[in-house]
Amino acid sequence: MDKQHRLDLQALDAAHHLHPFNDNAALAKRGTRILDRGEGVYVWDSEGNKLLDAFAGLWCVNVGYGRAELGRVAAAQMERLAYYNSFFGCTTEPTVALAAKLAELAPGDLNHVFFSNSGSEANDTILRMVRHFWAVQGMPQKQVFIGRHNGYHGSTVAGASLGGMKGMHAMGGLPIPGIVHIDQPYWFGEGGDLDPVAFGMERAGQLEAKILELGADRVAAFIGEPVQGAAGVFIPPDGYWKEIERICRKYDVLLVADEVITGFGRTGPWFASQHFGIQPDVMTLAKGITSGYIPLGAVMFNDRIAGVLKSRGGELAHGYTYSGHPVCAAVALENIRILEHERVIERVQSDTGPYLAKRWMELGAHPLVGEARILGMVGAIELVPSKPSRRYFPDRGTVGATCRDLALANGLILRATNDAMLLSPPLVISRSEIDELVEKAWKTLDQTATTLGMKTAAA
Ligand code: PXG
Repeated sequence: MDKQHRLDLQALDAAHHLHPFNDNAALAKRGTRILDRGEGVYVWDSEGNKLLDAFAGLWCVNVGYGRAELGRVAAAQMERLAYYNSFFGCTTEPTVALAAKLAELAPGDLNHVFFSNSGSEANDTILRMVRHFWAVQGMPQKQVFIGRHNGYHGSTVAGASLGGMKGMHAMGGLPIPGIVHIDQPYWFGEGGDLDPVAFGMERAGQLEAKILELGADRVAAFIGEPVQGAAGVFIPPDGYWKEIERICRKYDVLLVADEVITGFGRTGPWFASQHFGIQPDVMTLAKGITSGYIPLGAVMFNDRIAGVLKSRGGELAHGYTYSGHPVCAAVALENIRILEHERVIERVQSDTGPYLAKRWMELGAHPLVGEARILGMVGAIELVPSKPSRRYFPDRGTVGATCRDLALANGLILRATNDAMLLSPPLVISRSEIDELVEKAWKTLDQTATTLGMKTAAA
Protein backbone atom coordinates (compact mmCIF):
# COMPACT_ATOMS: atom_id res chain seq x y z
CA MET A 1 0.00 0.00 0.00
CA ASP A 2 1.53 3.34 -0.97
CA LYS A 3 2.07 5.97 1.68
CA GLN A 4 -0.53 8.44 0.44
CA HIS A 5 -3.23 5.76 0.38
CA ARG A 6 -2.37 4.78 3.96
CA LEU A 7 -2.49 8.40 5.13
CA ASP A 8 -5.87 8.87 3.42
CA LEU A 9 -7.26 5.77 5.13
CA GLN A 10 -5.94 6.93 8.50
CA ALA A 11 -7.57 10.33 8.02
CA LEU A 12 -10.91 8.72 7.11
CA ASP A 13 -10.63 6.36 10.07
CA ALA A 14 -9.97 9.28 12.43
CA ALA A 15 -12.95 11.15 10.98
CA HIS A 16 -15.52 8.36 10.95
CA HIS A 17 -14.61 5.32 13.01
CA LEU A 18 -15.02 5.03 16.77
CA HIS A 19 -12.69 2.28 18.01
CA PRO A 20 -13.64 -0.05 20.89
CA PHE A 21 -11.57 0.10 24.07
CA ASN A 22 -9.54 3.11 22.87
CA ASP A 23 -9.05 6.75 23.73
CA ASN A 24 -10.31 7.84 20.32
CA ALA A 25 -8.89 11.38 20.46
CA ALA A 26 -5.39 10.09 21.20
CA LEU A 27 -5.75 7.39 18.56
CA ALA A 28 -6.86 9.87 15.91
CA LYS A 29 -3.74 11.92 16.56
CA ARG A 30 -1.44 8.92 16.49
CA GLY A 31 -3.05 7.29 13.44
CA THR A 32 -4.35 3.73 13.39
CA ARG A 33 -2.20 0.82 12.28
CA ILE A 34 -3.78 -0.71 9.19
CA LEU A 35 -3.40 -4.46 8.88
CA ASP A 36 -3.31 -5.71 5.37
CA ARG A 37 -2.86 -9.47 5.15
CA GLY A 38 -1.99 -12.58 7.12
CA GLU A 39 -0.39 -15.99 6.66
CA GLY A 40 0.09 -18.61 9.37
CA VAL A 41 1.26 -16.81 12.52
CA TYR A 42 2.24 -13.62 10.68
CA VAL A 43 0.38 -10.46 9.69
CA TRP A 44 1.63 -7.61 7.52
CA ASP A 45 0.68 -3.98 8.11
CA SER A 46 0.19 -1.34 5.44
CA GLU A 47 3.78 -0.16 5.85
CA GLY A 48 4.97 -3.63 4.91
CA ASN A 49 6.08 -4.64 8.41
CA LYS A 50 5.91 -8.39 9.00
CA LEU A 51 4.68 -9.09 12.54
CA LEU A 52 4.61 -12.38 14.43
CA ASP A 53 1.15 -12.27 16.01
CA ALA A 54 1.69 -13.80 19.44
CA PHE A 55 -1.85 -12.80 20.36
CA ALA A 56 -3.79 -14.52 17.57
CA GLY A 57 -5.69 -11.35 16.72
CA LEU A 58 -7.68 -11.08 19.94
CA TRP A 59 -7.21 -14.59 21.37
CA CYS A 60 -9.03 -16.13 18.45
CA VAL A 61 -7.13 -17.08 15.28
CA ASN A 62 -6.43 -20.63 16.46
CA VAL A 63 -5.77 -22.19 13.04
CA GLY A 64 -3.68 -19.23 11.88
CA TYR A 65 -4.21 -16.72 9.08
CA GLY A 66 -4.71 -17.27 5.37
CA ARG A 67 -6.66 -20.54 5.46
CA ALA A 68 -8.17 -20.62 2.00
CA GLU A 69 -10.36 -23.63 2.98
CA LEU A 70 -12.37 -21.43 5.32
CA GLY A 71 -12.94 -18.87 2.59
CA ARG A 72 -13.98 -21.59 0.16
CA VAL A 73 -16.63 -23.11 2.43
CA ALA A 74 -17.99 -19.63 3.22
CA ALA A 75 -18.26 -18.81 -0.50
CA ALA A 76 -19.86 -22.17 -1.31
CA GLN A 77 -22.44 -21.78 1.45
CA MET A 78 -23.20 -18.20 0.40
CA GLU A 79 -23.82 -19.32 -3.13
CA ARG A 80 -25.99 -22.25 -2.07
CA LEU A 81 -28.01 -20.58 0.70
CA ALA A 82 -26.57 -17.37 2.11
CA TYR A 83 -29.08 -17.04 4.91
CA TYR A 84 -32.03 -18.55 6.54
CA ASN A 85 -33.32 -18.07 10.06
CA SER A 86 -33.88 -20.60 12.85
CA PHE A 87 -37.09 -18.94 13.96
CA PHE A 88 -40.16 -20.21 12.10
CA GLY A 89 -39.56 -23.89 12.68
CA CYS A 90 -36.65 -23.86 10.22
CA THR A 91 -32.98 -24.70 10.14
CA THR A 92 -30.19 -25.38 7.66
CA GLU A 93 -27.87 -28.34 7.23
CA PRO A 94 -24.62 -26.70 8.46
CA THR A 95 -26.43 -25.39 11.54
CA VAL A 96 -27.69 -28.86 12.47
CA ALA A 97 -24.32 -30.44 11.75
CA LEU A 98 -22.51 -27.88 13.90
CA ALA A 99 -24.93 -28.32 16.81
CA ALA A 100 -24.33 -32.07 16.71
CA LYS A 101 -20.56 -31.62 16.41
CA LEU A 102 -20.42 -29.25 19.39
CA ALA A 103 -22.50 -31.68 21.45
CA GLU A 104 -19.98 -34.39 20.59
CA LEU A 105 -16.95 -32.26 21.53
CA ALA A 106 -18.25 -30.54 24.67
CA PRO A 107 -17.61 -32.50 27.86
CA GLY A 108 -20.25 -34.59 29.63
CA ASP A 109 -23.88 -33.89 28.92
CA LEU A 110 -23.45 -30.41 27.42
CA ASN A 111 -25.54 -31.60 24.50
CA HIS A 112 -27.67 -28.60 23.55
CA VAL A 113 -26.66 -25.46 21.70
CA PHE A 114 -28.09 -21.97 21.38
CA PHE A 115 -26.32 -19.87 18.74
CA SER A 116 -25.40 -16.18 18.98
CA ASN A 117 -23.04 -13.92 17.05
CA SER A 118 -20.53 -13.25 19.80
CA GLY A 119 -19.41 -14.22 23.27
CA SER A 120 -21.17 -11.21 24.76
CA GLU A 121 -24.50 -12.22 23.27
CA ALA A 122 -23.95 -15.78 24.40
CA ASN A 123 -23.57 -14.57 27.98
CA ASP A 124 -26.68 -12.39 27.67
CA THR A 125 -28.46 -15.53 26.50
CA ILE A 126 -27.22 -17.43 29.55
CA LEU A 127 -28.47 -14.79 31.97
CA ARG A 128 -31.98 -14.90 30.54
CA MET A 129 -32.19 -18.65 29.93
CA VAL A 130 -30.87 -19.60 33.35
CA ARG A 131 -33.24 -17.24 35.14
CA HIS A 132 -36.05 -18.68 33.03
CA PHE A 133 -34.93 -22.22 33.89
CA TRP A 134 -35.40 -21.53 37.60
CA ALA A 135 -38.55 -19.44 37.15
CA VAL A 136 -40.47 -22.11 35.24
CA GLN A 137 -39.72 -24.53 38.07
CA GLY A 138 -41.44 -22.23 40.54
CA MET A 139 -38.27 -20.47 41.71
CA PRO A 140 -38.49 -16.98 40.18
CA GLN A 141 -36.45 -15.58 43.07
CA LYS A 142 -33.47 -17.82 42.22
CA GLN A 143 -31.97 -15.34 39.78
CA VAL A 144 -28.77 -13.81 41.19
CA PHE A 145 -25.58 -14.45 39.22
CA ILE A 146 -22.26 -14.44 41.03
CA GLY A 147 -19.27 -13.39 38.92
CA ARG A 148 -15.79 -12.23 39.85
CA HIS A 149 -14.09 -8.85 40.17
CA ASN A 150 -11.96 -8.41 37.05
CA GLY A 151 -13.74 -11.22 35.23
CA TYR A 152 -14.49 -10.53 31.55
CA HIS A 153 -17.71 -11.77 30.00
CA GLY A 154 -18.26 -9.29 27.20
CA SER A 155 -19.34 -5.76 26.54
CA THR A 156 -23.13 -5.91 26.22
CA VAL A 157 -25.22 -4.85 29.21
CA ALA A 158 -25.45 -8.32 30.73
CA GLY A 159 -21.95 -9.35 29.60
CA ALA A 160 -20.27 -6.33 31.14
CA SER A 161 -22.39 -6.68 34.29
CA LEU A 162 -21.42 -10.34 34.71
CA GLY A 163 -17.82 -9.26 34.23
CA GLY A 164 -16.15 -7.38 37.02
CA MET A 165 -14.21 -4.68 35.20
CA LYS A 166 -14.63 -1.45 37.18
CA GLY A 167 -13.91 0.79 34.19
CA MET A 168 -16.63 -0.92 32.19
CA HIS A 169 -19.16 -0.71 35.02
CA ALA A 170 -18.51 3.02 35.22
CA MET A 171 -19.74 3.48 31.66
CA GLY A 172 -23.51 3.22 31.43
CA GLY A 173 -24.53 2.51 35.01
CA LEU A 174 -23.58 -1.16 35.43
CA PRO A 175 -23.87 -3.75 36.79
CA ILE A 176 -27.58 -4.35 36.35
CA PRO A 177 -29.46 -5.64 39.42
CA GLY A 178 -29.12 -9.27 40.41
CA ILE A 179 -25.41 -9.61 39.66
CA VAL A 180 -22.75 -9.64 42.39
CA HIS A 181 -19.02 -10.37 42.40
CA ILE A 182 -16.48 -12.16 44.55
CA ASP A 183 -12.69 -11.79 44.44
CA GLN A 184 -10.54 -13.38 41.75
CA PRO A 185 -7.95 -16.15 42.28
CA TYR A 186 -5.04 -13.92 41.20
CA TRP A 187 -2.19 -15.12 43.37
CA PHE A 188 0.61 -12.97 41.93
CA GLY A 189 -1.23 -9.72 42.64
CA GLU A 190 -3.39 -10.56 45.63
CA GLY A 191 -2.05 -13.73 47.24
CA GLY A 192 -0.05 -11.97 49.95
CA ASP A 193 1.83 -14.44 52.14
CA LEU A 194 -0.49 -17.37 51.43
CA ASP A 195 0.81 -20.19 49.29
CA PRO A 196 -1.06 -20.40 45.99
CA VAL A 197 -3.21 -23.42 46.89
CA ALA A 198 -4.31 -21.97 50.25
CA PHE A 199 -5.03 -18.68 48.53
CA GLY A 200 -7.10 -20.41 45.84
CA MET A 201 -9.15 -22.19 48.51
CA GLU A 202 -9.70 -18.91 50.33
CA ARG A 203 -10.96 -17.27 47.14
CA ALA A 204 -13.20 -20.23 46.28
CA GLY A 205 -14.53 -20.08 49.84
CA GLN A 206 -15.84 -16.60 49.08
CA LEU A 207 -18.37 -18.24 46.79
CA GLU A 208 -19.84 -20.27 49.64
CA ALA A 209 -19.88 -17.21 51.91
CA LYS A 210 -21.68 -15.18 49.23
CA ILE A 211 -24.26 -17.92 48.61
CA LEU A 212 -24.95 -18.15 52.35
CA GLU A 213 -25.21 -14.37 52.63
CA LEU A 214 -27.73 -14.15 49.78
CA GLY A 215 -29.50 -17.43 50.49
CA ALA A 216 -29.05 -20.38 48.13
CA ASP A 217 -32.68 -20.03 47.06
CA ARG A 218 -31.77 -16.70 45.44
CA VAL A 219 -28.58 -17.73 43.64
CA ALA A 220 -29.06 -18.96 40.07
CA ALA A 221 -25.50 -19.46 38.89
CA PHE A 222 -21.81 -18.79 39.23
CA ILE A 223 -19.93 -17.67 36.12
CA GLY A 224 -16.17 -17.63 35.58
CA GLU A 225 -13.50 -17.95 32.93
CA PRO A 226 -11.49 -21.12 33.64
CA VAL A 227 -8.41 -18.96 33.02
CA GLN A 228 -9.08 -15.21 33.22
CA GLY A 229 -8.01 -13.75 29.89
CA ALA A 230 -8.54 -10.02 29.51
CA ALA A 231 -7.63 -9.45 33.16
CA GLY A 232 -4.10 -10.65 32.42
CA VAL A 233 -4.07 -14.46 32.00
CA PHE A 234 -4.67 -15.45 35.60
CA ILE A 235 -4.28 -19.23 35.89
CA PRO A 236 -6.03 -20.26 39.10
CA PRO A 237 -4.17 -22.33 41.69
CA ASP A 238 -4.67 -26.11 41.81
CA GLY A 239 -7.84 -27.06 43.60
CA TYR A 240 -9.67 -23.78 42.99
CA TRP A 241 -12.04 -25.01 40.30
CA LYS A 242 -12.78 -28.34 42.00
CA GLU A 243 -13.74 -26.39 45.13
CA ILE A 244 -15.94 -24.00 43.12
CA GLU A 245 -17.65 -27.00 41.54
CA ARG A 246 -18.18 -28.64 44.95
CA ILE A 247 -19.79 -25.48 46.33
CA CYS A 248 -22.05 -25.05 43.30
CA ARG A 249 -23.27 -28.65 43.60
CA LYS A 250 -23.85 -28.35 47.34
CA TYR A 251 -26.23 -25.40 46.93
CA ASP A 252 -27.66 -26.32 43.51
CA VAL A 253 -26.13 -23.24 41.92
CA LEU A 254 -25.46 -23.71 38.20
CA LEU A 255 -21.82 -23.63 37.13
CA VAL A 256 -21.17 -21.57 34.01
CA ALA A 257 -17.73 -21.87 32.40
CA ASP A 258 -17.05 -19.01 30.02
CA GLU A 259 -14.73 -20.75 27.56
CA VAL A 260 -14.73 -17.98 24.95
CA ILE A 261 -10.92 -17.75 25.13
CA THR A 262 -10.09 -21.14 26.64
CA GLY A 263 -12.16 -23.26 24.26
CA PHE A 264 -10.95 -25.05 21.13
CA GLY A 265 -7.54 -26.08 22.38
CA ARG A 266 -6.22 -22.87 23.85
CA THR A 267 -5.20 -24.43 27.18
CA GLY A 268 -4.36 -27.91 25.82
CA PRO A 269 -7.53 -30.04 25.71
CA TRP A 270 -10.55 -28.98 23.68
CA PHE A 271 -11.92 -27.12 26.69
CA ALA A 272 -10.18 -25.86 29.84
CA SER A 273 -12.93 -27.40 31.99
CA GLN A 274 -11.41 -30.73 30.99
CA HIS A 275 -7.99 -29.58 32.16
CA PHE A 276 -9.39 -28.55 35.55
CA GLY A 277 -11.52 -31.69 35.81
CA ILE A 278 -14.84 -29.92 36.24
CA GLN A 279 -18.20 -30.46 34.59
CA PRO A 280 -19.97 -27.17 33.90
CA ASP A 281 -23.75 -27.01 33.50
CA VAL A 282 -23.42 -24.26 30.91
CA MET A 283 -20.55 -23.24 28.66
CA THR A 284 -19.97 -20.05 26.65
CA LEU A 285 -18.18 -20.37 23.30
CA ALA A 286 -17.00 -17.90 20.64
CA LYS A 287 -13.62 -16.80 19.19
CA GLY A 288 -11.82 -20.11 18.46
CA ILE A 289 -15.09 -21.72 17.32
CA THR A 290 -14.41 -20.15 13.90
CA SER A 291 -10.81 -19.08 14.58
CA GLY A 292 -12.19 -15.55 14.24
CA TYR A 293 -12.80 -15.93 10.49
CA ILE A 294 -16.47 -15.05 10.92
CA PRO A 295 -18.46 -13.96 13.98
CA LEU A 296 -20.12 -16.76 15.94
CA GLY A 297 -20.95 -17.46 19.56
CA ALA A 298 -22.72 -20.37 21.20
CA VAL A 299 -24.07 -21.50 24.54
CA MET A 300 -23.90 -25.16 25.50
CA PHE A 301 -26.55 -26.29 27.99
CA ASN A 302 -26.59 -29.63 29.79
CA ASP A 303 -29.40 -32.17 29.56
CA ARG A 304 -31.01 -31.01 32.78
CA ILE A 305 -31.36 -27.38 31.72
CA ALA A 306 -32.35 -28.11 28.13
CA GLY A 307 -34.84 -30.70 29.40
CA VAL A 308 -36.59 -28.14 31.57
CA LEU A 309 -36.47 -25.44 28.88
CA LYS A 310 -37.99 -27.84 26.37
CA SER A 311 -40.63 -29.44 28.56
CA ARG A 312 -41.71 -26.47 30.66
CA GLY A 313 -40.11 -23.39 29.10
CA GLY A 314 -42.95 -22.62 26.70
CA GLU A 315 -41.97 -20.30 23.88
CA LEU A 316 -38.38 -19.11 24.31
CA ALA A 317 -38.73 -15.34 24.00
CA HIS A 318 -35.15 -14.92 22.91
CA GLY A 319 -33.16 -15.07 19.67
CA TYR A 320 -31.06 -13.20 17.15
CA THR A 321 -31.62 -12.70 13.42
CA TYR A 322 -28.39 -14.55 12.85
CA SER A 323 -28.79 -17.33 15.44
CA GLY A 324 -27.49 -20.42 13.65
CA HIS A 325 -26.37 -18.51 10.54
CA PRO A 326 -25.54 -21.14 7.89
CA VAL A 327 -22.38 -19.44 6.64
CA CYS A 328 -20.96 -19.05 10.15
CA ALA A 329 -21.89 -22.65 10.93
CA ALA A 330 -20.19 -23.90 7.76
CA VAL A 331 -17.01 -22.00 8.63
CA ALA A 332 -17.07 -23.30 12.21
CA LEU A 333 -17.43 -26.88 10.96
CA GLU A 334 -14.50 -26.46 8.58
CA ASN A 335 -12.42 -24.85 11.35
CA ILE A 336 -13.13 -27.82 13.62
CA ARG A 337 -12.36 -30.20 10.76
CA ILE A 338 -8.94 -28.53 10.36
CA LEU A 339 -8.26 -28.77 14.11
CA GLU A 340 -9.08 -32.47 14.00
CA HIS A 341 -7.54 -33.37 10.64
CA GLU A 342 -4.23 -31.63 11.36
CA ARG A 343 -4.24 -32.94 14.93
CA VAL A 344 -3.68 -29.39 16.15
CA ILE A 345 -4.99 -30.07 19.66
CA GLU A 346 -2.88 -33.21 20.04
CA ARG A 347 0.21 -31.27 18.93
CA VAL A 348 -0.49 -28.48 21.41
CA GLN A 349 -0.83 -31.09 24.15
CA SER A 350 2.18 -33.24 23.38
CA ASP A 351 4.64 -31.21 21.32
CA THR A 352 4.39 -27.49 20.60
CA GLY A 353 2.53 -26.64 23.82
CA PRO A 354 5.18 -28.13 26.14
CA TYR A 355 7.90 -26.59 23.95
CA LEU A 356 6.29 -23.14 24.10
CA ALA A 357 5.86 -23.54 27.87
CA LYS A 358 9.53 -24.44 28.33
CA ARG A 359 10.74 -21.52 26.24
CA TRP A 360 8.22 -19.02 27.65
CA MET A 361 9.14 -19.94 31.23
CA GLU A 362 12.79 -19.09 30.39
CA LEU A 363 11.67 -15.46 30.24
CA GLY A 364 11.04 -15.75 33.99
CA ALA A 365 14.82 -15.49 34.44
CA HIS A 366 14.91 -11.99 32.96
CA PRO A 367 15.62 -9.27 35.56
CA LEU A 368 12.41 -7.46 34.58
CA VAL A 369 10.13 -10.48 34.95
CA GLY A 370 8.54 -11.20 38.33
CA GLU A 371 6.63 -14.25 37.13
CA ALA A 372 6.18 -16.20 33.92
CA ARG A 373 3.09 -18.41 33.68
CA ILE A 374 1.49 -20.46 30.93
CA LEU A 375 -1.15 -23.15 30.41
CA GLY A 376 -1.29 -24.78 26.98
CA MET A 377 -0.85 -21.81 24.67
CA VAL A 378 -2.04 -18.97 26.87
CA GLY A 379 0.41 -17.23 29.15
CA ALA A 380 1.81 -14.03 30.63
CA ILE A 381 4.88 -12.43 32.11
CA GLU A 382 4.56 -9.88 34.90
CA LEU A 383 7.04 -7.01 34.65
CA VAL A 384 8.28 -5.80 38.05
CA PRO A 385 10.71 -3.15 39.30
CA SER A 386 12.66 -5.64 41.38
CA LYS A 387 12.87 -9.37 41.96
CA PRO A 388 11.85 -11.50 43.71
CA SER A 389 9.14 -9.20 45.08
CA ARG A 390 5.64 -9.23 43.59
CA ARG A 391 5.31 -5.44 43.80
CA TYR A 392 4.15 -3.41 40.78
CA PHE A 393 5.73 -0.39 39.14
CA PRO A 394 4.37 2.80 40.74
CA ASP A 395 2.91 4.13 37.47
CA ARG A 396 1.06 0.95 36.53
CA GLY A 397 0.73 0.27 32.81
CA THR A 398 3.49 2.55 31.56
CA VAL A 399 6.22 -0.08 31.41
CA GLY A 400 3.84 -2.57 29.82
CA ALA A 401 2.95 -0.05 27.11
CA THR A 402 6.65 0.67 26.47
CA CYS A 403 7.34 -3.04 26.21
CA ARG A 404 4.42 -3.57 23.82
CA ASP A 405 5.62 -0.75 21.54
CA LEU A 406 9.19 -2.05 21.54
CA ALA A 407 7.91 -5.54 20.74
CA LEU A 408 6.05 -4.15 17.72
CA ALA A 409 9.20 -2.42 16.53
CA ASN A 410 10.88 -5.83 16.80
CA GLY A 411 8.16 -7.44 14.68
CA LEU A 412 6.28 -9.08 17.54
CA ILE A 413 2.68 -8.50 18.63
CA LEU A 414 2.33 -8.98 22.38
CA ARG A 415 -0.59 -7.63 24.34
CA ALA A 416 -0.04 -5.50 27.47
CA THR A 417 -2.53 -5.47 30.34
CA ASN A 418 -1.16 -3.14 32.99
CA ASP A 419 2.45 -4.35 33.19
CA ALA A 420 1.74 -7.95 32.24
CA MET A 421 2.63 -9.04 28.70
CA LEU A 422 0.13 -11.58 27.40
CA LEU A 423 0.67 -14.51 25.08
CA SER A 424 -1.93 -16.35 23.01
CA PRO A 425 -0.48 -17.31 19.62
CA PRO A 426 -2.19 -19.25 16.85
CA LEU A 427 -2.21 -22.90 17.93
CA VAL A 428 -0.46 -23.88 14.70
CA ILE A 429 2.73 -22.07 15.70
CA SER A 430 5.81 -24.20 14.93
CA ARG A 431 8.88 -24.82 17.07
CA SER A 432 11.03 -22.46 14.99
CA GLU A 433 8.36 -19.76 15.20
CA ILE A 434 8.26 -20.30 18.98
CA ASP A 435 12.04 -19.75 19.05
CA GLU A 436 11.61 -16.55 17.07
CA LEU A 437 8.84 -15.40 19.41
CA VAL A 438 10.88 -15.99 22.58
CA GLU A 439 14.05 -14.46 21.13
CA LYS A 440 12.15 -11.34 20.11
CA ALA A 441 10.46 -11.20 23.52
CA TRP A 442 13.83 -11.47 25.31
CA LYS A 443 15.36 -8.74 23.15
CA THR A 444 12.31 -6.57 23.82
CA LEU A 445 12.64 -7.12 27.58
CA ASP A 446 16.30 -6.08 27.40
CA GLN A 447 15.37 -2.91 25.55
CA THR A 448 12.56 -2.18 28.02
CA ALA A 449 14.98 -2.64 30.91
CA THR A 450 17.42 -0.27 29.23
CA THR A 451 14.76 2.44 29.00
CA LEU A 452 14.32 2.03 32.77
CA GLY A 453 18.05 2.27 33.37
CA MET A 454 18.14 -1.35 34.52
CA LYS A 455 21.21 -3.46 33.88
CA THR A 456 20.72 -6.71 31.98
CA ALA A 457 23.15 -9.44 31.01
CA ALA A 458 23.06 -8.34 27.38
CA ALA A 459 23.29 -4.61 28.08
N1 PXG B 1 -16.11 -13.97 27.46
C1 PXG B 1 -14.76 -13.97 27.47
C2 PXG B 1 -14.04 -14.83 28.43
C3 PXG B 1 -14.06 -13.16 26.58
O1 PXG B 1 -12.73 -13.13 26.61
C4 PXG B 1 -16.19 -12.41 25.71
C5 PXG B 1 -16.82 -13.23 26.61
C6 PXG B 1 -17.02 -11.60 24.78
O2 PXG B 1 -16.94 -12.07 23.49
P1 PXG B 1 -17.25 -11.08 22.26
O3 PXG B 1 -17.24 -12.00 21.09
O4 PXG B 1 -18.57 -10.48 22.48
O5 PXG B 1 -16.17 -10.03 22.27
C7 PXG B 1 -14.79 -12.37 25.67
C8 PXG B 1 -14.10 -11.46 24.69
C9 PXG B 1 -9.24 -8.03 25.81
C10 PXG B 1 -10.52 -8.36 25.16
O6 PXG B 1 -9.00 -6.83 26.03
C11 PXG B 1 -11.04 -9.61 25.32
C12 PXG B 1 -12.26 -9.90 24.72
C13 PXG B 1 -12.91 -8.96 23.95
C14 PXG B 1 -12.37 -7.70 23.80
C15 PXG B 1 -11.16 -7.38 24.40
O7 PXG B 1 -8.46 -8.94 26.11
N2 PXG B 1 -12.78 -11.15 24.97
